[in-house]
Amino acid sequence: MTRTWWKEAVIYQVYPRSFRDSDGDGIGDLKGIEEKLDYLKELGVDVIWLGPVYKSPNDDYGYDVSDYYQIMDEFGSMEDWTSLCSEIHRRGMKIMMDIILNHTSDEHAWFQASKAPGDNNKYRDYYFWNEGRSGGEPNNWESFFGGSAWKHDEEARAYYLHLFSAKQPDLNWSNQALRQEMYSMMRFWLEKGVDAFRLDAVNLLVKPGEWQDAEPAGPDQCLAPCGHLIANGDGIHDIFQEMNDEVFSRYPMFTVAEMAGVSAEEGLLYTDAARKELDSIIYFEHMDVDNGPGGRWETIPFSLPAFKQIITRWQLTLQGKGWIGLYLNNHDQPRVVSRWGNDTRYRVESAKMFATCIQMLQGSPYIYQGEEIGMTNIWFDNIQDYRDVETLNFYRIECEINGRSHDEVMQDIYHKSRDNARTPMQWDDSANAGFSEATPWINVNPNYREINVANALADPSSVWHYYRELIRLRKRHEVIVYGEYKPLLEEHPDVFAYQRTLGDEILIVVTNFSADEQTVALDAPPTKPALLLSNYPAAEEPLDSQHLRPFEARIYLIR
Ligand code: TEU
Repeated sequence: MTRTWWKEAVIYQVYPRSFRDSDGDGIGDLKGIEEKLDYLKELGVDVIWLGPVYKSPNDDYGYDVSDYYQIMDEFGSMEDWTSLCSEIHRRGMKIMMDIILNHTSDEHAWFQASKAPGDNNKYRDYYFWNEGRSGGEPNNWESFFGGSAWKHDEEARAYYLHLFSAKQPDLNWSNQALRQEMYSMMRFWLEKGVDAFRLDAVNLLVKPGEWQDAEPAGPDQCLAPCGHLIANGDGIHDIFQEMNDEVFSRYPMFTVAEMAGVSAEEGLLYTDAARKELDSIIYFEHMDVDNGPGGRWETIPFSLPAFKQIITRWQLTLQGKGWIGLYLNNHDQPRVVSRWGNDTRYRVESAKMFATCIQMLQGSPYIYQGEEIGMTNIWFDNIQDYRDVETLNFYRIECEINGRSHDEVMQDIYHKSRDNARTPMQWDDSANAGFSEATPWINVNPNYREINVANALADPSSVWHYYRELIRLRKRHEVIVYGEYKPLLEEHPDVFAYQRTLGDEILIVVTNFSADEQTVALDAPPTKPALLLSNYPAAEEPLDSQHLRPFEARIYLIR
């Protein structure tokens, strides 16, 4: 397997709005991120993924871009961005920008211009305008954020397609001029010194030529009803090959594509180095295991066997050819300690266990801000305290249209709202958790007095110190990056164990996903394994007789 810097890298995701507010308006900003670079360096991360910072009306907090060449007012200026970029580089770290290609804001100049009907309006074809069907929407497609995926516009006298919010019209990638605009935009940022791109929702770029109705989504279908008609559309690989040729191949950069609704086989097609498309993928399948038949708002119990099967399938399918991003948290997902772990008695143990399990797999680990101190979900009583467009739409549709009660809908929101992960970073126990001098744009989690960076740094047994140790291990042992994956104890309902092999070295990872003790027996190796790291005081136990405590994780090395 080819060795490259980005396979060895650990990536830290910053959600700029909630990281650190330097100018006292309650909203995080670029200067605030710059203030905290030493903190990130100390943790040991290599790449900083900056959520979208472009000019935006913030319907979807930056994922609705109105100008790709300017910085959002609340976040600062282009000078601030340049300064942040050079300060990241000065510390030997790299910067990843979030690139949004599937849609723009409805306030983008292209969309505004596209409204004028007429054959000689070149922007008309940048989006999907449609006259509709018998006085209504062109078809029955629903948007990911609820309601129809079509909205009528008076001025344009037509409907436009929006797979996400109504303020995020989808772009038409069959238009060559649009593609060239996007390639120029990407080169603009690369010329400024950007080292990596996270490409937002890019397996949706190709839309089917016909607007046929969608069948209702099935149990294994976690996209909105139209998702399966759109994901991985015909010709999508040609687009990435072209993008690679026009942009990626010209810079010493790496790409990670965010793709929901992709199987491991498809994931390999996108990332197989020989095909020259994308370097790596962030897939969703393992995060969807607790989604019910009704989709992501319906929560069913977490099944470790189902989770293990998915992880193993992806590890084995891409082995030696493709590459993945490893993650359990991001700005779209609830916090994993609250979701599948234990955010009370075993918060620290379960946070460390999840980190061990995910980071020792093959791929590049992603750490989402606050994960490194074991931040948890939030439970606001009042829907007015939520900010996320997806959550607010869901609440309105469920209460007003489907007639469900406030209490019932709030239970779904507590489980799955994206705002669980978007509350301000908890720096210390001062007012507003040290995030801002002003009232934050979204409330801080009341547990900040206990769970915060200052406490975590001061306590050698904290989640933070464990994360730093995991990152150090990665730098020390190549087997963690390049070792071949093999699942162990595949049928076990509560323990996830696997091994990684590189040359004469074998890494064994054993993790207990339950709050109960578990006893397991692994094959005894010819030489005595060394315990590299554990989230409990070390137990001198042979591999064939492992007594795991609640949420215990162990990493062994055999040479
Ligand atoms: O997410 C794409 C995506 O697939 C989402 O629909 C995801 O499934 C959803 O957020 C789960 O609730 C990306 C961004 O990460 C997300 O924040 C944006 O809202 C979305 O694209 C639109 O740009």
